[in-house]
Amino acid sequence: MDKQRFLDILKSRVLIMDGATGTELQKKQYLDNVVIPEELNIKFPERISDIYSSYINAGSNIVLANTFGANSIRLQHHGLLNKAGDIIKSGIDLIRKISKDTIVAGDVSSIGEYIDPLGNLSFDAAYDAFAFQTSLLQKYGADIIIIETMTEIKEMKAAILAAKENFKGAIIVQMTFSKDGTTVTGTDLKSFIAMAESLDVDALGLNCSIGSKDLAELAKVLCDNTNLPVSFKPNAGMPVLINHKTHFPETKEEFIESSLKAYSYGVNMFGGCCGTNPEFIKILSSEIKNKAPNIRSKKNKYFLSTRIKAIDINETKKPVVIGERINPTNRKNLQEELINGNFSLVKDEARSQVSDGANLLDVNMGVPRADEIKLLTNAVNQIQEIVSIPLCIDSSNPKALERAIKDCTGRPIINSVNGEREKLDLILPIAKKYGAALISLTTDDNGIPKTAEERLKIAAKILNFADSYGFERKNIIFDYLVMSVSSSPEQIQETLKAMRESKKIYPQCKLALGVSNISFGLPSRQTINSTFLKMAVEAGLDFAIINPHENWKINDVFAKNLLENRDKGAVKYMEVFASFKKQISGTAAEKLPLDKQLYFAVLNGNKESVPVILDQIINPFKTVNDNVLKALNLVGEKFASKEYFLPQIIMSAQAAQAAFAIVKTTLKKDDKSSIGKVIMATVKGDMHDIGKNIVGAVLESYGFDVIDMGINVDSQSIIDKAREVEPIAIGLSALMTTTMPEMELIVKLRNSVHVPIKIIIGGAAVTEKFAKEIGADAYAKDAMGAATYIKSLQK
Ligand code: THG
Repeated sequence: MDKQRFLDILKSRVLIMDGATGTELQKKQYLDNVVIPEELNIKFPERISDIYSSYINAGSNIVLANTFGANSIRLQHHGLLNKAGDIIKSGIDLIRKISKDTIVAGDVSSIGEYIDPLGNLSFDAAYDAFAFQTSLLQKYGADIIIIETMTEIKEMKAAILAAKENFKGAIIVQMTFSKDGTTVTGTDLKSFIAMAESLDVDALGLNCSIGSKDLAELAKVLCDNTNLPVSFKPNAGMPVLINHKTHFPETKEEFIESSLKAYSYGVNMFGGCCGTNPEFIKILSSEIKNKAPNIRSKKNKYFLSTRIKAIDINETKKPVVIGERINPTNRKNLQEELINGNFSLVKDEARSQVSDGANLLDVNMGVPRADEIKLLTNAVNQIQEIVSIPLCIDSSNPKALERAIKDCTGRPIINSVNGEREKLDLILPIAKKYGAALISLTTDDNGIPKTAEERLKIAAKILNFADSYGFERKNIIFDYLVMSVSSSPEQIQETLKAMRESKKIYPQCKLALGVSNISFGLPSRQTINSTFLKMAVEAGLDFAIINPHENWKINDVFAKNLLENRDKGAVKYMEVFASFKKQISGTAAEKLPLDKQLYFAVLNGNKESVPVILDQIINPFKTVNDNVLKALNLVGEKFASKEYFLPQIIMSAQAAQAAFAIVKTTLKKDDKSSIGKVIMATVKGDMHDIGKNIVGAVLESYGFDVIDMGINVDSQSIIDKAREVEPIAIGLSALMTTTMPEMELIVKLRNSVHVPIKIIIGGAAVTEKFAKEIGADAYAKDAMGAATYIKSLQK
């Protein structure tokens, strides 16, 4: 039966399902001489037909085929795997033989073993067992599938995914709850809804376990929290033992009373489970069959969830806090632990962020050269075991994402995709298949756009892709991106502008930001972070990726001025928050010898005085090399000891570059021709260029012809350029641990095309050891190191 037709019927009237099969078979002693009930379909078809007929005669519109445990693992276990096709085919055909009008539901239930970590079964093995069963249900023509009596969310997820991939008709999923509204493995009703809805089932419901009266109240919770059709299939009460026999205490009268209540709540499908019989179904038919469903009010829920808890983002105070601390970037000890397979710091961070109020946890496992697929899935599993808030899986590697998201016991966020076509094509289908919300960065192959307009253009492109993949727009969370205020203060207003505009034109899409990026390289980071967060929330921010341990109550006027770009060079802010004093300045400096003046000009970031000083030196080459590099070294040390921050680094770098540029022109004046070409580039994904620019300037001052390819340069272009200009070396820079792997790619590419050009690498997180491991020819700690190495290459 066409899925849409089934859903259309449900819109116009309620449907009656069948009653118990198992307890009826027992009562009639039909289970004699079979190993499992499903064997009846081929060994004693008349017995199962008898049960089917009794329900069809009682008025059932939907009858469940006797295929409850016909998954491959269970059939194999009972030596019936080779009969699977016959069992499923007969289970369906026998219903059709009795009535052409009855809707035949393929019945799918638990395997009988738990998936890890609760049991030993792997998720993929469970998926395969269900895929086997649901593809046979498709092949032999079931109208719909009912996944029922599920008690474990991961198993339910495997069953739904398998059914979705192998079956074309409607899919209904039912879980079994205790009176308190949780399954035996701790899943509550909302977590069930969150998972089932996100995996795009057509209806959801409840069956078995408790009696109809209590189950009706749970059905009310379902009806209050979902817009999907709901099914209701209670037991005839909680079973009791009387004379060593199971007895179901509920009467038909009690049962119909609860069912009518469930009807009033808006339930769409009614039936019975253990202990019910055709009499129960008959009375259901006479009371509610063919009635129009009781229309429920439309809900606007936005669930994210774990095994035991769901949060409705639409009802959560803004900003929703995503704890950022499970992230090895710039954290050596964490990186080392992870490389050794030790997750104790990760678990500490998980616990402490939850106690400091995180609503979700970001999980980033970007350790250079480590196996991200393994790390991410391990981290997800370990974190889920100790905390119960939803996850935000932070990776751009589709393979790692898919592996980790399979293991999620709830509905997570994927962090992230961006506007690059290849990323969208790989990650959107994963987010759709596994029902995740998806953070979408408004960058593309050209990096982070400068203006709000350009970022919104990328957002529009992302939504076009989402539409074409049938990925609901409301599940897109845009990140319009912030970078450090010390390097790009003018961009903050662009980010906020893009956010406000986005809320206007795409009100259904939510907004996220990696807020802490904004204070990178500055003192008292939490002052800036917290002040900025308020501005971002005013611009409509929904999700804030932040450090929950920081103080988020600060709203500081100096930070605000800095953020609104009224404090150029962060001068005022630094005065207040950093114990930064100019080493020596004013008239005192003018009395020093010229080489010392130059030294302090760089140290103090005084680029205006550089040409004035150098003008007085006849052959500045040696003076510049000695003093500028020495000053830069000290700047680096001061940064490491947190005496200097990013604004000073930038100013000192500019002063140094000015000096080298002047040396270079004096070289030209002396008409020395180029002594060789060097290609310089910051690798793909990385936008940082302070270090690269200094190295380039130094090399130029030595007379090298530097071809600067800029930032975020993709590996192929670098190699193409190298083949074209044949330099003596390629200098690669990467600040972030996440972009260092690009360097290895470039070395490999160089090796594969056999261009005998040396590659030298450097950058904050790069080490000698890393250079050796990836096969780079050299590592340079600083500009001097790079220049010395490249000079040594000259013959
Ligand atoms: N957008 C989205 N996701 C993101 C980001 C974003 N994920 C990663 C990042 N940016 C947000 N998370 C962090 C995590 C840590 C830091 C900043 C942002 C940070 N760490 C310190 C550092 O690098 O110096 C190290 C901390 C330590 O030493 O303990 O600043 O923008 N969607």
